[in-house]
Amino acid sequence: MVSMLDPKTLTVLVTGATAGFGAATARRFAKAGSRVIATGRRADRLEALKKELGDRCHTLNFDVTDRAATEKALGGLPADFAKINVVVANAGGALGLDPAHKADLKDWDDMIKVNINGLLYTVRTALPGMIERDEGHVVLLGSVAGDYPYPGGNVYGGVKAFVKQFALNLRADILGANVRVTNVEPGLAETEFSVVRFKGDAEKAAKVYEGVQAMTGDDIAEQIFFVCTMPRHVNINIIQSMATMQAFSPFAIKRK
Ligand code: NDP
Ligand code: 8X3
Repeated sequence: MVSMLDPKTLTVLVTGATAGFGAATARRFAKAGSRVIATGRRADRLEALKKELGDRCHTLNFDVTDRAATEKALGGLPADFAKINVVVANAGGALGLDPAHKADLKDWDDMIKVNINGLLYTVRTALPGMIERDEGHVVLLGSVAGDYPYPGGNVYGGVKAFVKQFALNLRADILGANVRVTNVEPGLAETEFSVVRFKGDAEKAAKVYEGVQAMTGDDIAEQIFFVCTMPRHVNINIIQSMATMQAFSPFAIKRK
């Protein structure tokens, strides 16, 4: 019988907590008694989350791609929330699904900014405190897209492959510190992900999940909660999941 960590001992920073996985993760930890720092750009949603979760939730309204804003927000936490021991670097997403020769370069730039730069600013800002206190956990939101290519995935697949390799390299760097690193790699999950990918086209986004039971934000939050509450001597390096009705393609062959 494994003795799981008491979630009440956790102070959890969740970036991108205004929707999808982030919102579900903030709720999962707060309801288990953890302190949660929930971030995002949509102030109204943060306010509603704070109202729902109460004193256990502190909200921060900033853009993760803004390095100075990230450092300022995380540097000015009230004492009750300052000793972060779980960072869920979740803010991110995909933009567009066009093949590489047609894709919008601005979408590529923006995906790199949020999924790579934003994630790095979050981790680099929060990591020294966890190393100093010799207690922490960095949870990165990768994706199956970082492992398996698909048409139109191009830069999104590339940034998530970066996230996975960064997670593994972080482990190499901080070996000896009591700080864990996990790359979470979900597949098909219904959130606002596709609405964002298709620039607000809700109809096109809904088609992605048509006729299939996709995973939900709660499904992924439960996985994050599980890896974070495993005993401290256990590091789950990677947790990968897919909807049961999603699998891999055969190699593509273009015949004459
Ligand atoms: P959602 O679009 O539902 O949520 C994304 C969250 O990220 C929102 O809270 C959004 O908040 C926040 N965010 C986006 N850009 C920024 C920014 N520049 N600064 C601060 N916050 C930002 O998507 P998901 O919950 O599905 O995705 C969460 C993560 O999981 C992403 O990294 C995504 O790539 C990954 N993922 C998603 C999968 C899926 O199928 N849904 C599968 C695998 C991985 P706001 O707009 O208020 O700033
Ligand atoms: C999101 C999952 O398969 O749409 O990361 O790329 S997928």
